[in-house]
Amino acid sequence: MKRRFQLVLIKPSHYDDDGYVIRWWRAMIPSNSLAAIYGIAADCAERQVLGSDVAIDIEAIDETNTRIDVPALLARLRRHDDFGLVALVGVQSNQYPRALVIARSFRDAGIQVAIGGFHVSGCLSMLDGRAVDLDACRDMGIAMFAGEAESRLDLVLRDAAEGRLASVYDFMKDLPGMQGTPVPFLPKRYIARTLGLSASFDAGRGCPYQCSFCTIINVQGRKSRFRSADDVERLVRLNWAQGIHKFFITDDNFARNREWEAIFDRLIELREKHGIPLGLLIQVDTLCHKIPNFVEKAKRAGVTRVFIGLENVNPDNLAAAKKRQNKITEYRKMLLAWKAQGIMTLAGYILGFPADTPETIRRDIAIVQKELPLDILEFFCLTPLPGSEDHQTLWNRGIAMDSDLNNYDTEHACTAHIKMSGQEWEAIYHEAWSLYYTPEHMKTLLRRTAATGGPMGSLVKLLFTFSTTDRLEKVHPLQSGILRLKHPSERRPGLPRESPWSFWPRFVWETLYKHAILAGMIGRLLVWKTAIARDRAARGYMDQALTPLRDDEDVTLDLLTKTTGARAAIAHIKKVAELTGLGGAA
Ligand code: B12
Ligand code: SF4
Repeated sequence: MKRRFQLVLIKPSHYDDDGYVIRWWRAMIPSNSLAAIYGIAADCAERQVLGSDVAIDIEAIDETNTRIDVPALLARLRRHDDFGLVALVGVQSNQYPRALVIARSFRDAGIQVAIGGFHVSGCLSMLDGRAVDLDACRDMGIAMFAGEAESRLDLVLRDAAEGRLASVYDFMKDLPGMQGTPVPFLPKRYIARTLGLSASFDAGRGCPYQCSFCTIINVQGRKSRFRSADDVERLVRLNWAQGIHKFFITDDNFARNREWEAIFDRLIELREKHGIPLGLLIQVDTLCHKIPNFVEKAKRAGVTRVFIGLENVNPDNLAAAKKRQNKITEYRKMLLAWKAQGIMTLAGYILGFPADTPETIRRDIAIVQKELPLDILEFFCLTPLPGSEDHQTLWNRGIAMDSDLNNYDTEHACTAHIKMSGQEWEAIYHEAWSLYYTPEHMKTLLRRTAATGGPMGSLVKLLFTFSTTDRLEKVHPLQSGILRLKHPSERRPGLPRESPWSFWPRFVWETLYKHAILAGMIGRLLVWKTAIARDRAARGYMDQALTPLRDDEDVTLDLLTKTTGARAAIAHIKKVAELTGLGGAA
């Protein structure tokens, strides 16, 4: 009889400010890290990497939507003589403390545990091999994996099967090619635990830019590595076979994926010739509209939503973060190009750059509302994430940073700011959500969508989530879901365990209260949407954000006149135009 190796893949969540694990009945977004490792592990199982007499059983658990039943998992491992491995997958810095707690329950029972993801990779790439808190893994006997698992998981599984896991597997200096490697995949029973039945894949890794707050370039490199169009077709067909046709392409910047055009062409073929009704979300930079055919092909390939790393509207801030490729003079052109295709735009906006104060942040959000044809704005606190140049600089200079990694979720102030106290910074972060998502502005967004023929129903769903999550759930919408679940036993060690008599009544009351507010919000959004959709005049709606580009923008737009950096940028463009004899406005 075959022995059965038990491979348990766990993607940990992290703790909220009250110390409870963030978990939902249905999470908002699937974990691509989990899908990537599942795909690689399934390939290992198929190739029988542990020998023809050993089968590999794979279980995938995303803690954001599934409670980890440790006793049941231990019992299962026991039935197989503890022949197996618990793999903590895609662990980010904010998830590292939670990952260690999960690991302890298995290590105490003598089960082998390995950990990988951005915390371990980022730290080993930028720091001394021990920071930040990596010795905790050494102390507990958890194997650390830095780098990417493609063609390396075989080795880890073999070592685990022989009971001789190494303390560190470091492949940071040897990043694998992606073409022909196993594609990210999760069986439908797991995907059904996220909203909207959508799968994910990374079509490429690496980004040529050098933003100082970014961890990605130090973990995945600056060279573009990519899957081939054949790989992408394979994974689309695998998912289509289980009825899934919506995808989040997780490349941080798909516009800089060298293979973008071949991939779009193949997706267009699958959509137009083979009838697969693709719906895609992609992430791009602010110069993507300058790539010939990019926006048009995105539309034909099935892109319905695009996430843009806008980050800030003050050029002084962008320069301080070495994000020089972001030209605010291009923002309107780029956003209008997506609007023209009826594609919804979501943008990341970082708060806490050196020139920011609560007043300038309020001013800048008002400028975005008035002058940029953008749908959804997402706020983040500038965070020295382990693995970034910013973190490395602060660490090497011994500058104080929050010692609790759980707070490195881009929602907390983790180091000092020159103009704001930590409290002011976090207060303006929370205020920013309510400043942008006012009833008035949400109606304007619906009007702009009606006027440009965009999908109003989809916008309502997004507005619903983004306008309520921070206020009601105190977590970022990217970490959200439907129906927050909690359990007294999942409180962070060190914090008191609450009595069930107070915990459960409060939980029920909070749930009812939140859902009453949510019902009111969805009701209001639907009333606004219906009224605007029925209004004949709505098609002719026009405002400053939707106005086609004009030559006098540099003197009429606050975006280009209110900050010193913006004025300097315009002056620079005019100077270059004068010198080169090429006229034209910014
Ligand atoms: C898609 C994405 C999301 C998605 C999905 C999450 C996911 N991880 O799939 C969503 C939108 C939900 C999300 C949310 C958040 N994210 Co995010 N996300 C990404 C992004 C862009 C791609 C992730 C991905 O698919 N990578 C490709 C996979 C294959 O790479 P990987 O996870 O590193 O896994 C490989 C290796 O690490 C290794 N490996 C991983 N685990 C293991 C385990 C073992 C045992 C082994 C052997 C190997 C191994 O093998 C894998 C395959 O090669 C990354 C940036 C990036 N380029 O990776 C940011 C990133 C991971 N996110 C980040 C952050 C901060 C967040 C949020 C906290 C933001 C917020 N405030 O909401 C939340 C956290 C929510 C959550 N529950 O995860 C940071 C983490 C930085 C850090 N040092 O911790 C990153 C790096 C971006 C950044 N700003 O720097 N995110
Ligand atoms: S553009 Fe995005 S992925 Fe590229 S370096 Fe900047 S933050 Fe990182």
